Amino acid sequence: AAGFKPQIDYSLYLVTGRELLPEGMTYLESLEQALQGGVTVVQVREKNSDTGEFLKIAQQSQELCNKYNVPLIINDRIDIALAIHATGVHLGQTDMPIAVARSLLPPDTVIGISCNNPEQVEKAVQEGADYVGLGAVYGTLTKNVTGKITGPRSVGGMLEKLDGSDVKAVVIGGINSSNLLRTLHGSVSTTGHVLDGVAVVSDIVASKTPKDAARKLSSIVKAFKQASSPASLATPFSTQVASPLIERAAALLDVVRKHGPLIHQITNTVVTNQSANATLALGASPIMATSPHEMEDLEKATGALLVNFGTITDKEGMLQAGKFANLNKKPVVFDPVGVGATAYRRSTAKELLNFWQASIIKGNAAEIGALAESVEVQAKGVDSGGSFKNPAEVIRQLAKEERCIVVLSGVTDYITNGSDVVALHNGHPLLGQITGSGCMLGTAVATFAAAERLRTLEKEGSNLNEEGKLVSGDMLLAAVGGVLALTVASEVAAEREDVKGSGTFLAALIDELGRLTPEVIVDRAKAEAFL
Ligand code: 3NM
Ligand code: MG
Repeated sequence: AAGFKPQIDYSLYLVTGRELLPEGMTYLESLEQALQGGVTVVQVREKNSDTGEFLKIAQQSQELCNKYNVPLIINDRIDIALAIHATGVHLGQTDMPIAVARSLLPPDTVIGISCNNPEQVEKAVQEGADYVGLGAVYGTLTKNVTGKITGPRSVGGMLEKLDGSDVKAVVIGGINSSNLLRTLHGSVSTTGHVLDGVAVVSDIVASKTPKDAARKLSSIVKAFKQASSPASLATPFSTQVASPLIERAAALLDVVRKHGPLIHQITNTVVTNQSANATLALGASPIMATSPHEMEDLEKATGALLVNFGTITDKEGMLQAGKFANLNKKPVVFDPVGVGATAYRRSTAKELLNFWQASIIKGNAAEIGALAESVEVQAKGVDSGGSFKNPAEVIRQLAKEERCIVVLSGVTDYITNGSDVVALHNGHPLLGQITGSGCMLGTAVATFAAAERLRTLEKEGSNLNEEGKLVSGDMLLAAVGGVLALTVASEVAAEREDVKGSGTFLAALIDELGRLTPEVIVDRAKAEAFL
């Protein structure tokens, strides 16, 4: 029963909220500035107005929107939408059912509905919604969303329900210019379904400069869409041939030594000193700060962030560090030590991953199994153990779900970006005889991630469209380099005649990390890459 539906650009969807206007700013002035700043669709939401007042506001809003050629949607009230011939209506789950609204409205009316879970999205598609508003993605003071916060990691599961349909999607709830790019990056289904836009109330409406606020948001959405268009997603190299990959990964060691990037590490108390020494040996500078109050400054200066939650005493610091690392487009390496061991670790891992976007997740089979909620591997504390029948498939799936590189450490290390998988067979049994070798692996990966970002920015300069990307550089390459650096150094160290056991091995390992060269890495690398 479709009329000719207007095509709406959902990129930046403003939902009004008159009660949030700053002092001295009128509703219409704010709306006009928002339209000038690049809002692409407006929903008039009046929760506390009588019909007459709502109608007046709707008419005035429509006049302004018409001036900027922006479609107008009415929240909830079919009668108001009819009265002003609005482009669309937006319904909540407890408002009028879509079918009834359809029967009352002209056939070309756009109908949107708020959804909080995949079942509601599925139903919205069946009932003929034109778009869905997914959320609340984060907490917000604009509306009571208690018990309904999804986090960006739940958005993918909802988007997947739109595969094969023309139904569009925006996210809503607590979105602002600081978390927008990270939100867009994280809100993608494992099938590759991306958002059509974002809906915002307070970041624009409560602003004293709504035009600038809208402009900022609009440019981020545009840049993201450009960076995630099929044309710009072509991989910069093929991992089908392992050797160029290994050479490029190994060469990052020279970049580490040339730039000596700062590597900010929040790690566990067992390994802090040892990880700092490994970082220094590789040629980078460790900083082991944990206070949430210094993260805003630190993540501007750092080359990469490592969050290792082996002893979770600094959760607030971890949250803030990752947030500011995302904001400054620095790689974030997450090492969820022993994540399967306790309910607190499992819930903290979820909280962290919903708050910021990891670039690389690194864990052993037990940790990766716990994160992937795999029944195949039961976590048994912090010790690694167990293995997957098909490790490549497990980590591919996790990488797609978490939208990042996944490193599965073990006798063979597996690394994936969600499609390509690299298997590395280097290392030595003595690594299992010292504490914190896994943590040092995380350190090495973070160090190489910093180098890969620097290499990319240096080489590509402003030619590349980096604006829409959360992190510059190929983080798969970085992970391969970091894993090889530690595992190859462990082989060289273990072969030394002065190494008598785990104590001398640890000292020798730090030495050999310092003496390591790209050539030694390439010579010793035992790598397979497959699709
Ligand atoms: N709907 P802000 S959250 C209107 O979850 C609305 O359905 C939500 O406001 C939902 O951008 C929300 O200021 C408020 O956080 C969003
Ligand atoms: Mg409603």
